[in-house]
Amino acid sequence: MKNKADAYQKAIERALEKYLPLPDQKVLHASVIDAMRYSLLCGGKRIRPMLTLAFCELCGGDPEQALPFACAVEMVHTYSLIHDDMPCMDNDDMRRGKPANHKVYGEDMALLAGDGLLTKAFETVLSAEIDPLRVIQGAQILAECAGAEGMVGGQCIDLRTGDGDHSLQTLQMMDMGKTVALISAACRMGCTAAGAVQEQLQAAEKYASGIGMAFQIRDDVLDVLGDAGKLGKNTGADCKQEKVNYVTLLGPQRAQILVESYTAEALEALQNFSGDTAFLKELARTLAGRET
Ligand code: GRG
Repeated sequence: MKNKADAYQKAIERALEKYLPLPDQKVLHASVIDAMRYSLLCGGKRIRPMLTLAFCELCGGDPEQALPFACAVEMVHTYSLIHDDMPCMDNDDMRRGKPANHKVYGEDMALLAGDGLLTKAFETVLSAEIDPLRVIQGAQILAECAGAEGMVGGQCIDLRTGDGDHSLQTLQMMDMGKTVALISAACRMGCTAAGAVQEQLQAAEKYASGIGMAFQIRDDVLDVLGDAGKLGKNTGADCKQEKVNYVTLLGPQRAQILVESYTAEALEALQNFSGDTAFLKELARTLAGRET
């Protein structure tokens, strides 16, 4: 898994640099490109683009050809993080271990950097040198998953949960939008780049829901406890933050059981593929037990 992840990550970093090169500092709009590059190229686990490459390979395609799709998903993800950190949203000062985009470039430029990345994502999808029908399908998947029926919708539910709806069902709807939608786009766009059949796309969707929900709930577990080492000792009553999430509703142990059960669903979905699923299996297991 480590070798494969390293190879995918190297290819992704190289391609991101290619799609968003250093601007000529003399041009008047250089600062927005600097701001876009600051967030896009400053680290991150690159889980989503790796999923795109892995599903492309699993469906018999050449991952190199899926790089525009993979980078586009990472651009959308990065735009969402920039906007999410802004004072009108989550108001976070740090991201990926560095000051948030708006802390460095100001709110106006951070807003534009997000807009620029969202638009660049579709330009990048359209640059893919594969069957044009697959390009259209890839763009459609990304648009649906990133928009109001997907990630933007999930963020809207998040903003609205402050109004008092604290049910598990609402939380699940929020996470299906905020977290699962883009992971689903990543997996299905990989399949699409390879010209996968409908059954493979459905299985990829099931895998994405499983790891996406597990990823989010694990995030909540790590967020609330601060220290995964306390998992065995704490109850929901020990939770540090007030915002409703899986741990505040279920307690850490039951939340972690849910992580395992979603991960099992993801692993089951992989049985629909005849190719080598070792990387995707390992990724699902790693995400379920991650400590950061
Ligand atoms: C502003 C339209 C808009 C959407 C924001 C991404 C998002 C939606 C909110 C960020 C907060 C959050 C908890 C999102 C859920 C998805 C998630 C856990 C994102 C972090 O993904 P990682 O861990 O990040 O893959 P890196 O930095 O590794 O890429």
